[in-house]
Amino acid sequence: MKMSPKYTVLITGASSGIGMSCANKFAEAGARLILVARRLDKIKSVANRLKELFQAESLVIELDVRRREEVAKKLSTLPQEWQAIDILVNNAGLSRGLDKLHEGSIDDWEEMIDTNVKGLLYVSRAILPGMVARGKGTIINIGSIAGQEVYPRGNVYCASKFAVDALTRGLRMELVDTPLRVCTVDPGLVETEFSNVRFHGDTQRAKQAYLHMTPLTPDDVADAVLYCATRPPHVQLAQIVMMPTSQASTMLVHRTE
Ligand code: NDP
Ligand code: 8X3
Repeated sequence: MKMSPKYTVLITGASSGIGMSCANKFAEAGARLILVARRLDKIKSVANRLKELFQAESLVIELDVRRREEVAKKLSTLPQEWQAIDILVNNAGLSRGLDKLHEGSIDDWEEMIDTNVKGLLYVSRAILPGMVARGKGTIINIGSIAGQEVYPRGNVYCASKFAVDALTRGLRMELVDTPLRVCTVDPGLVETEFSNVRFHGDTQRAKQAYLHMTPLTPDDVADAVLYCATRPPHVQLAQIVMMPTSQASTMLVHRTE
């Protein structure tokens, strides 16, 4: 799938997992990239690799999406030639803990809400006015099946992804009289750093999430994101829900042992 003319794509959380795969897919398709994450070394190495592989141009931005003023400042002072963003992939997000609500860590809750909900809002608020003014743009939010269906101990993570779903739907309504498109890609289990982050670096526990089953890969999700972005302008893919073949819901996963 080639993108012509050359599109500018901003991806949050481009330093690993789904965001990094999206960067690969868009670079391969001929786009130029704005790579956003906190780990500058990682996004720099993504940018270098994409330059070598696809001659892709990238702008790297070290940014914590939870920092409201920093988001506004860094995204409003992009170099002139990077200001016309065509595609925004709101991917930065995380889960922390898997606890009953009455035993949960309030710090974990704050981190999830600040990143998954408020961070997505801050970035969107900075980028959308330009898209509306130019009459061109596609916003692709990475939600989750956890934003469609709650599961026990998922409480605050699920709530944050339900919020992403509500914001996506509301935004689509508000932009219906513009050429902008608003999409969400909602995956089930994808093997990334996600579970390691959820369990605060307990890799043994993280591995259990993908044991005896074949999870989605970040590339599987990035394929869906690229597909949303490359439809003809009159086609708005509102929502793609995707999960491994051996997963039927947040709570039903078939494992072979
Ligand atoms: P990863 O942990 O591999 O990637 C998360 C990305 O988000 C990293 O690049 C990280 O970069 C970035 N990020 C986290 N916090 C911040 C922050 N405060 N500011 C800027 N960037 C941040 O996980 P995934 O690739 O799996 O997660 C990507 C998205 O997919 C998330 O929204 C997640 O909820 C969603 N998702 C994941 C599923 C899964 O099973 N893996 C399933 C469904 C949805 P850095 O640390 O460098 O800042
Ligand atoms: C991540 C998928 O099921 O671990 O959004 O919550 S799940």
